[in-house]
Amino acid sequence: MKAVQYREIGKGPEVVEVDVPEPGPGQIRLKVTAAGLCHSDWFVMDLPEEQYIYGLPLTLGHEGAGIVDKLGEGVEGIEVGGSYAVYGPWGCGLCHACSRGAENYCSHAAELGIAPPGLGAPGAMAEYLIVDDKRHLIPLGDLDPVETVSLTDAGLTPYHAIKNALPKLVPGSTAVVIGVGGLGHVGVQIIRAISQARVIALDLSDEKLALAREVGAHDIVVSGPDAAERVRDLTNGLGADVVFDFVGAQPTLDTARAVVAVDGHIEIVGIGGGLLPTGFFSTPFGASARAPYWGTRSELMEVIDLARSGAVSVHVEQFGIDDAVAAYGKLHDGTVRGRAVIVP
Ligand code: NAD
Ligand code: 9ON
Ligand code: ZN
Ligand code: ZN
Repeated sequence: MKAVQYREIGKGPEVVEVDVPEPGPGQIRLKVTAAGLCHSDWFVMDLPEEQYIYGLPLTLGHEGAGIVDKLGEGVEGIEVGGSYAVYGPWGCGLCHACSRGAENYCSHAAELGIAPPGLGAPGAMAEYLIVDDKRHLIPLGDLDPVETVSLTDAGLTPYHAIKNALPKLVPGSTAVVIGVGGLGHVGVQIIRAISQARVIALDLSDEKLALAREVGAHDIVVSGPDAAERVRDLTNGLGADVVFDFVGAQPTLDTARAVVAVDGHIEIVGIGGGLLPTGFFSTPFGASARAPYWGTRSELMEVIDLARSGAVSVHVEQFGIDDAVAAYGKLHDGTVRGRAVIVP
């Protein structure tokens, strides 16, 4: 079968031919219907050798959906032919965090050698994908997998961050969204769908800011040194009750710090390597910050239901597997509008 793999440090993704995998005991094989590209894939592929921990070759793709095609020994209660999305942050299944569905915060996964598909385990950017346990499958029913697959990360990750900050997103509040890419354009829609907050979106290009408006941002601001002052102007000097930074680089965290309101909150979702100096007289009184990771199983069900209701939709640029390298190039250059999705 064809697969998109990262095979050599610094060389980028390649489309290669590999064996079709067989499901082991308890596992499920999916025939992949869609796999999304995430900017974290470039974070992984840009790492120097001494920091690279994901194994080589690595079949990419931590956003996956597929049709159940073959059941491993002992798997019951799931039908061959059903359409599912894959919950990616696989945990041990037994600890406190896992027992409440927060496998994204399982503290045993690493020591047990459990890694998400595409971030250690073979990922979804292939014709077939092995899923380690049926609890990691969320039924899609008649939802289009290409339109839905990116909810497993570009939907779930913002949803998890927004739910945590929801008590501050009361009527009259302001949310600032920095970075209106794959995650950010879904994030704007989720804030609009589950809160009454006013949304101010920041990005670098006119195209991304136009997308922000299209998906529901009330105001748009060009990201850069003047952005904080503009946000202050738009909020009568008060600033943002919550900042969602979907970039996480030093300039955007500096903006987040400059716009967060007294008793406000910053969710650092992007993994751009920036740091947020926090302390008395450094951030406003009462302000808090958090760097969330992915989301919980029940939150994935909720965000898929939100899409089913029509309140949230992913803007998709679709590619065949042979065009995966070009798709990764577009993601690298910042020219994907919404999310790039591979259909093997
Ligand atoms: P993306 O490339 O689709 O979108 C990034 C957006 O940020 C683009 O629209 C780009 O124009 C914009 N941007 C870049 N620099 C900017 C700046 N200085 N100011 C304003 N906007 C700027 O990326 P994505 O797939 O949406 O991922 C976003 C970030 O979230 C990445 O760092 C990714 O690795 C990370 N991520 C984190 C988690 C988590 O669990 N915390 C999960 C998924 C992705
Ligand atoms: O899901 C993602 O995109 C992030 C959180 C992956 C980061 C990583 O390297 O595990
Ligand atoms: Zn991701
Ligand atoms: Zn666990």
